[in-house]
Amino acid sequence: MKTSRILMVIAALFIILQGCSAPQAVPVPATTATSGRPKKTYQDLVVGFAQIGAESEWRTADTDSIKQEADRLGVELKFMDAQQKQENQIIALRTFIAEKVDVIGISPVVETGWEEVFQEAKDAGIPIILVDRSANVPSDEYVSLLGSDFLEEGHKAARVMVSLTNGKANIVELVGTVDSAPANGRYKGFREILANYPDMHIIDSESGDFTRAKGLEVMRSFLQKHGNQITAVYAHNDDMALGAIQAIEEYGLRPGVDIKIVSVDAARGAFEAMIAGKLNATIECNPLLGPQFFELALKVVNGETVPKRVFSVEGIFFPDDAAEILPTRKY
Ligand code: GYE
Repeated sequence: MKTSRILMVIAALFIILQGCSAPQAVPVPATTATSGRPKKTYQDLVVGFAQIGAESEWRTADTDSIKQEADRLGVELKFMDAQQKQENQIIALRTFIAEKVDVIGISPVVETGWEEVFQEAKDAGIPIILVDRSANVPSDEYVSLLGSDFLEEGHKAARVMVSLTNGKANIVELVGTVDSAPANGRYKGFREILANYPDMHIIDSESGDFTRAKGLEVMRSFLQKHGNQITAVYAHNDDMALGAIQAIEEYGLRPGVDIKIVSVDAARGAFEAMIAGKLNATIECNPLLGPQFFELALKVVNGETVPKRVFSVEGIFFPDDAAEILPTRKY
């Protein structure tokens, strides 16, 4: 079989095509653009979305937000789950290009290695919107980046860690997916603040790939290596923190008490862990990006200018009011 045929077959196997003809679609009046071309409405839009996978609670909430919003607006969404593999995302992008979608949305699993396929989309005249994670490509190869400020999340996590430990700690770090934008930003931001605190030491740092299973595994090995020396854990997401909590309990120490834990996302699992006194803080990273994404997509296809960078609004949560806040959380 020719390589291209094999690629198409593989693509067909894991791409879930979602034709959404929502009767409750929000009507957008068909007006005329300044160019004289009729403006597209949400119901005219065909959008391809190359999602990373389902590695975390955050990702599930993000996927739900995108699918639900497409449904609500009546957008035709071609959704693909890459199972955390860049090669699958590249196949998805090529499939979307062949299908001539209006806009492509992608959360790049890693930052590097996108130049070629992004150029192919550009040559085909299909705009790319980066959702959640950035890619290291020239800025004219995508129209907008919508998502969180990962560097700032790293800053916030470090400030909270300093105050929880009175500026003195032996920290182990559970890093997210290697070469991913959130792992890079959260790693760097944390260190930028810690540089001002001579008694805050990062004694070990390893990737747990943003999953609970890997977080558990890596934390077990940290405990084997460093034992009681560890006084704090910085996890780049809640799922890895939950894995770490399990490892700490197995080891016979009290998570949240003997070892302070700060993570990022603020998903429901983190609130439950805070209520149980096992997690000390979570930095919010908002996954509900569907509404902002489709708004950008419609503007882009209608030739309107959109900001190159769109941030999501986020906070920090602590155990004190976790029980009160949990029922109001949407993810
Ligand atoms: O923090 C993590 C997920 O890219 C912001 O990816 C996202 C991160 C999120 O797996 O839980």
